[in-house]
Amino acid sequence: MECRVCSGKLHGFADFGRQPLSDHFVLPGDPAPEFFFHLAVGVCEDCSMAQLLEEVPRERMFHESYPYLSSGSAVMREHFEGVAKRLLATELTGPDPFVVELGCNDGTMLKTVADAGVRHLGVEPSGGVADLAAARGVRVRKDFFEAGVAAAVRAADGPADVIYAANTLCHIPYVDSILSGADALLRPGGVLVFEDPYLGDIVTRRSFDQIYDEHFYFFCAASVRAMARRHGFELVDVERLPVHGGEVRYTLARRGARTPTPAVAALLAEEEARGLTELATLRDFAARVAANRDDLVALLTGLRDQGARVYGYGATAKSATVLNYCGIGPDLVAFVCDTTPAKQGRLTPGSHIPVRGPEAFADPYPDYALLLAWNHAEEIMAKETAFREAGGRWILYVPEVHLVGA
Ligand code: DWN
Ligand code: SAH
Ligand code: ZN
Repeated sequence: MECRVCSGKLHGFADFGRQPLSDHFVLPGDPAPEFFFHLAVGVCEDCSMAQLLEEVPRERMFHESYPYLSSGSAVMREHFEGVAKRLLATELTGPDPFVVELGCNDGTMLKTVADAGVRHLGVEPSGGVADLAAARGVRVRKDFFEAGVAAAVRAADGPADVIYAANTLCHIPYVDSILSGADALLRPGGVLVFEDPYLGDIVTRRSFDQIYDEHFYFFCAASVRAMARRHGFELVDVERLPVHGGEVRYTLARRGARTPTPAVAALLAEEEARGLTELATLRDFAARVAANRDDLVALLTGLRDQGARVYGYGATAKSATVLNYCGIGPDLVAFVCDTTPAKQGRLTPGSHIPVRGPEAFADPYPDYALLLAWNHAEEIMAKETAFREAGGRWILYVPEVHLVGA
């Protein structure tokens, strides 16, 4: 197997077997067979990029009915408002600034930019969510960002001061086309800023469910710096973020354009000291993940045998990995509650657990709730205090299987 970034040799370190498309929520009775692929991860011995071993064609994942909405979490809405304000205050201060967002989804971040009257463009291939962004007054182009699209945007709108992407760059295997596109689109002092789940947090928190079809790369400072350098960019800043279970925001500038901040050297040194991208570290992670699976299956099976009622909370894309890897179906988790309209009334991919609206959670409360949206634990537990007051307990499976409440 060859590295998708540098063609170096890949070494597999974790295997989750046959998995469905994580955001393909199945209509009950739909006769069309589901698409499955082999979910396994490896690391490159040359550039140290962790990545999937099999690539799912992008049109199967990102299309008209892609269901995920960035606006589904209050914490994330606030986060993106903060991102927009900061970009406006730091990078978009010149005359007639221009910002491009890759994977703008429903416009949660760009809405603040649009409201400030600043020139912007969202590039978003998933038509349904792009329409929601447009309805919020955000200018969107329905396309997969890549080199050709970058050139067309540059020709039509001129150079960009910032290209920003949240939870999107790690979804794009064809990173050479993204970076050459960024080179074509950015003005000389412009920056590419992106934030994605951090490999360091995935290993520490054992959050193996960050691994699914859409997440192709698992970035860290070392691998991002190597990737940037192949394309004439330098990693000039890193910032750890608490959202989505631990992310890093990377800033790339053309080589020589900006001096890297001390945070870059510090994170590189930390990764080196803990051997983050060494095969032994990653194989140890995989072994611990298998133990979590055994513990979770034992807990849920025991609860079923006792006659306890268990619901799932949050029909996340991540949960496809947990549910299918652990073989959890409707016999163990009766249904999953989720606020996303496009997921309700459907079945979870592969595992076929019904998805219902949030009102079903209290009608009546279950004895236990499997928190599949564990990255939003604080927000969800704060709004579901009555569940715990009624004696309910949360089941978490990261960093290990444990109960919260009662
Ligand atoms: O990277 C990605 C991230 C940004 O979003 C994409 N590949 C797909 C998606 O991943 P996810 O589905 O794992 O993301 P979330 O943000 O963990 O999904 C949370 C789910 O839980 C949503 O379906 C909304 C739902 N939810 C809810 O029902 N009640 C969320 C909150 C906060 C709530 O209170
Ligand atoms: N930025 C949002 C959405 C993340 S979900 C947030 O953080 O909440 C990932 C998004 O990337 C999806 O909306 C998907 O349609 C989009 N995407 C996938 N490939 C892309 C590409 N090549 N260019 C731009 N967007 C892409
Ligand atoms: Zn490589």
